[in-house]
Amino acid sequence: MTIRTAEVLVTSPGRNFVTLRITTDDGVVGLGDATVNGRELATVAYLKEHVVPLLIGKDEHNIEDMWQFLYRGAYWRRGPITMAAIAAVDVALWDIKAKIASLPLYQLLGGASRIGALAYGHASGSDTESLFTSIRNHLDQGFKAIRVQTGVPGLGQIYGVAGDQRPGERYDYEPAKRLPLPAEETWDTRAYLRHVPTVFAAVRKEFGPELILLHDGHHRMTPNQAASLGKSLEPYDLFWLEDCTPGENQEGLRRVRSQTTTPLAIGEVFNTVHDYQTLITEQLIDYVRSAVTHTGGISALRKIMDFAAIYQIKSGFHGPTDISPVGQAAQLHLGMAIHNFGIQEYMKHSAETLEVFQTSYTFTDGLLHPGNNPGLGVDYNDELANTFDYTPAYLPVNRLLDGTVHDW
Ligand code: CS2
Ligand code: MG
Repeated sequence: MTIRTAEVLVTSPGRNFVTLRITTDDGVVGLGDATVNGRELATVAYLKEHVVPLLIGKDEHNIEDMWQFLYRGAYWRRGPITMAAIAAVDVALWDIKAKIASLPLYQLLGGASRIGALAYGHASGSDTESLFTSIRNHLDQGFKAIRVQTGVPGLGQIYGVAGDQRPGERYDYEPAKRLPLPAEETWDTRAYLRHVPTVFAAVRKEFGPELILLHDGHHRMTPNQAASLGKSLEPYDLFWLEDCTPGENQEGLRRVRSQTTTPLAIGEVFNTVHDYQTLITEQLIDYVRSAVTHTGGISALRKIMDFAAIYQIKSGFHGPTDISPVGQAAQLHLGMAIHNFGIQEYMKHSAETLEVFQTSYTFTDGLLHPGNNPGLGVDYNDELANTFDYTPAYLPVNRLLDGTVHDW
């Protein structure tokens, strides 16, 4: 029982994905996601040059040992590229282990703790009317929880606002533009802070008090501005306000937490449990936002969630389309098993992506389920994948009205 090959696969069905495929000497195949949006070639190089040679001949069953070997053995630890590479190995080995056991992966993680994982979709619009159309589209698809993002009067394109949808149209927002250099967007926090409460007042008036609503601040506020927004949104009973302020300044959340009861979610750009230590032990957040792909895999995120459970903090795993169907399946299996599950982000992948990555997860009546195929339940179509060549794409850069670079 050893690892025979490890291939780093790059495909671009509408957006770039990096996938690690490990095959054992018995021919069992495991997949892992190593996609870092806008920096894909960095994880490709890290895997090809510094990880794959270390995998060949190793026992595929020793997942924890392999994780520690790749984490501590690199000496230079943590960071988005290293941890995405380790995540891909970890998830591929869990996929293999579950396939050998002929079980869906969640059965190896403790079995099902729920009938399905509550999912939230992304609704957006350049103005309130187009936002309402997007919300109705998501309600028609069965979503019970919806993230709300809109344009801000006076500003052009900003984070989170897809093109205005027509009734029934699929939500399609890929912020990483296929340009030789990052696109630049303009930002004005004061205009945003004036506008967002009016949007939620209108949404609540139109759709009522029960609909689960979320909002993503996307790292763009200071702790004081975040506290102000959290307070102004309290009447609209959000499920969470996400990334209200850059989470690296963990102490900054003390200011926000002391000023508002709006639930807080942070962590999609974090890579290890150390990024959360103060946030969790001081209960400064309510939801862990990490994705399996960015946090060192299932082995690492499961430990973070066990740590978070002590402080009654739940999961809200990151699930935009730049988390590949492999990464999404992995965190669905984890979400099915952990007790402190909260909600799962579900930005549906495009049809061409789902032709390359054939998945077994389902979305029914607002709940996701990973399916009961052995392993992750995802197959990779090489022939189709090879028809989509990698194309450089960068996430936008934000600048304030005076030209100063700002968080996007
Ligand atoms: C966003 C992400 O889904 C979210 O919560 O923060 O879509 C983020 O913008 C992308 O992952 C960046 O690639
Ligand atoms: Mg986010």
